Amino acid sequence: MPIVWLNGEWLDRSSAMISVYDHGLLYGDGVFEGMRAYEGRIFRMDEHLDRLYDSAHAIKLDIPVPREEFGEITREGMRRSGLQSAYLRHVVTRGVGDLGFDPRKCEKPTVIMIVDDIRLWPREVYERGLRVVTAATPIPHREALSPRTKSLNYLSHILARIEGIEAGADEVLMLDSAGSVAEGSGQNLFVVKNGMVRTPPAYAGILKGVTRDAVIELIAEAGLPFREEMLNRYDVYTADEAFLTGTAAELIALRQLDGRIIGGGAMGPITRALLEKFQQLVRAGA
Ligand code: PXG
Repeated sequence: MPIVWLNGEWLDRSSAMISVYDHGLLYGDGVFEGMRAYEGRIFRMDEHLDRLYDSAHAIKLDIPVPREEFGEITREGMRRSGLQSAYLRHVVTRGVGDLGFDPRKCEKPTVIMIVDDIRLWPREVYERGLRVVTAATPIPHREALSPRTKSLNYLSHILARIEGIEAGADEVLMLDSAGSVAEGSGQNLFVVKNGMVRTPPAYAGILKGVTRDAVIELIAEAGLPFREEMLNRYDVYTADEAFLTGTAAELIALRQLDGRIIGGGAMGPITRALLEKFQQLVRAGA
């Protein structure tokens, strides 16, 4: 059963509630993390916790729970939920304040950890591949709100998603403010051309996905040529294969972008091989 840890208390999903004066709600002032567990084991919890504490540090928010303890709480949540396969959500907000956004009015951050489940697309979509359109809404400029901070401000990504929904697409490709390819609304992008795998560099201002890092390791293990470099939509249109990675999405092929069929229009051999390796990796709990 889904279960929630809220400021030190274990609650069920319907009784876990926060104040309407919480600045996470009023201003999106906070950070979050999304992890996944397979066969009872949490995949790369340390990497996710590192990113959570880094995101909090970047917005000058001190998480009042020591890192080790938050890891223990996470594991205990898994035990209490009884779930084998789960999606975990950690949220830390600036806390309860008044109606102004001065963060000094918030005495104590709100700390939340949810153990539940997630499914982004039905199984058939994983088989046929995603129909994607480019969103007109770019990701935030890297010197405005760094896309590497996993903050509670997801409006650009949600607006992009709405564009995709309006266009009848499964997902959107987001560009950065200079027009380079950045990421999906909640996934990182990889392309394959003539056996070479490429993905946009993290320093360029995208979220450095934990799944992305794991897939880069699998690419190295498979001995495939790989480069992190800036990409344009042209590189995606003309790729032999393209796929997205994310904790919630896992690894999913792109079938088309803006009406251009990618490669053979079905999951390509390198994507399939990496997907199989990824499934082995998460089940091994590595
Ligand atoms: N880019 C962005 C902007 C993300 O939000 C990823 C990449 C993938 O990162 P990981 O570490 O998960 O490999 C994310 C993760 C959703 C959803 O509903 C997606 C995320 C978070 C919450 C919900 O698709 N994103």
